[in-house]
Amino acid sequence: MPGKRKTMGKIALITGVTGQDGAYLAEFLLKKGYIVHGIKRRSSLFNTERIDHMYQDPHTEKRNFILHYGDMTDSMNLTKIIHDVSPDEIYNLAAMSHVKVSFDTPEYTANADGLGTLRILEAVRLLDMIRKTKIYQASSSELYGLAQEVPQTEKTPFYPRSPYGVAKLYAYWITVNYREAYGLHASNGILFNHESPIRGETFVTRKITRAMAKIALGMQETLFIGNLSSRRDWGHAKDYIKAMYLILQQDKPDDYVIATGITAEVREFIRKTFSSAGMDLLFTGSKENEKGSIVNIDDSLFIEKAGKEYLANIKKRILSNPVMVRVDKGYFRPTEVDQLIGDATKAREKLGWVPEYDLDGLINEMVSSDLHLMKKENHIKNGGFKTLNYFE
Ligand code: NAP
Ligand code: G4F
Repeated sequence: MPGKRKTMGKIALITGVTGQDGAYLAEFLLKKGYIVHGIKRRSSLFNTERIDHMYQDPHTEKRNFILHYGDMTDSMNLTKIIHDVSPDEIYNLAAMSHVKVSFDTPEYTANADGLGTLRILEAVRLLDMIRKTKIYQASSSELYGLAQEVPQTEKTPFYPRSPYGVAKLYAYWITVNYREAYGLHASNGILFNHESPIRGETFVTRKITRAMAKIALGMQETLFIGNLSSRRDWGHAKDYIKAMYLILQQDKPDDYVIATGITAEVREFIRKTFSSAGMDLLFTGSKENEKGSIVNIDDSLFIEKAGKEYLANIKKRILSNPVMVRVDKGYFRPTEVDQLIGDATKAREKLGWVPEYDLDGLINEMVSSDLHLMKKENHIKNGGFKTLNYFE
């Protein structure tokens, strides 16, 4: 891995810098001595919470973290930013990234996620930056969809199952095409699901860790969930953004699967989340009637994680109604990706990439963070102040 001296002063442009991966990657590249430019969307509310700790006032001299307004659906805007920034590396992370929402906004998803990638590639070509600028494309394990092989490798045929997956399929192949047609250093990272304490609140893992924290503190009754049986290969975003960086440090562009090689059901993720705070869940029933109930509490673990003051309340709640998890068909998708498990052998051998987190480590970190967050909300509420309501 190149040291700080080799990367000092390099210029990176990150689309989607306000997202989970964009925020972690920006922090990582700044530590390596990069000058980081990020593209953020105009929004009627602040949308920079994940990157605010890195913010530098525009009046500061010699900034190394600079934001630009932009949108993946606006070619001229993207071309101008790439021209002005003249990046050594572009990390194209911006996307409408929610699979379920892509069924509601298929055309927009195709535009932002599919054509958006073309706009970046074409800008680099038209600006005559092919020899200067390397491009990372955020490809996805959603490409495998109805998986044709277990585990999935770089050679497994794609079979996407959502407008999101199909848009990302276009983005994958247009990246390969620009590499082959014009010699661009353009690579796909085919990343399997990766999560963190700053994961978007409506993805299943964060929805679960937030709900568990609220239930433990008496702020929520029930976690309503969709397909409990789908399986995902979940890793930690902090590990995965390192793979993005490594992919662009290679002499030759190429495509890589990035995954942990371990798969678990949504049901198992829920069980592990509750048990990491001392609550044992038992699932009974089937299909839409399946339920998750607390059958035991490890008092000392609960006190350590949630706090002594919340123990009596959860025990009382269990006596009146131990059911904490119920299925809501509204969260089912028209076509589902039933199971994903990746084989990252190529990334391990060629990039030297190995994840540091396992699933338990990931869940522990997310649980601690969401318990902390919800306790803060509780204190604000108990102090007589209004807290924000987010409906998930
Ligand atoms: P994320 O948290 O949803 O972030 C997406 C980013 O894209 C946000 O900054 C968002 O801006 C921005 N964005 C959305 N539409 C845009 C548009 N039209 N123009 C400009 N910016 C736009 O996603 P993530 O988890 O960090 O994932 C990063 C990338 O990797 C995405 O392309 C995703 O599809 C892909 N991916 C993710 C995973 C995963 O498990 N996390 C796995 C494989 C691939 P706002 O903040 O304003 O919404
Ligand atoms: O957390 P999810 O919404 O992630 P999904 O669909 O796997 O997509 C994520 O990972 C992809 C990589 O494979 C990325 F490309 C994509 O951008 C995104 O980051 O859902 C995971 C699974 C699905 O099978 C879903 O049906 O959980 C199931 N699920 C069950 N109940 C639920 C819920 N998903 C959500 N979001 N909400 C539920 O209540």
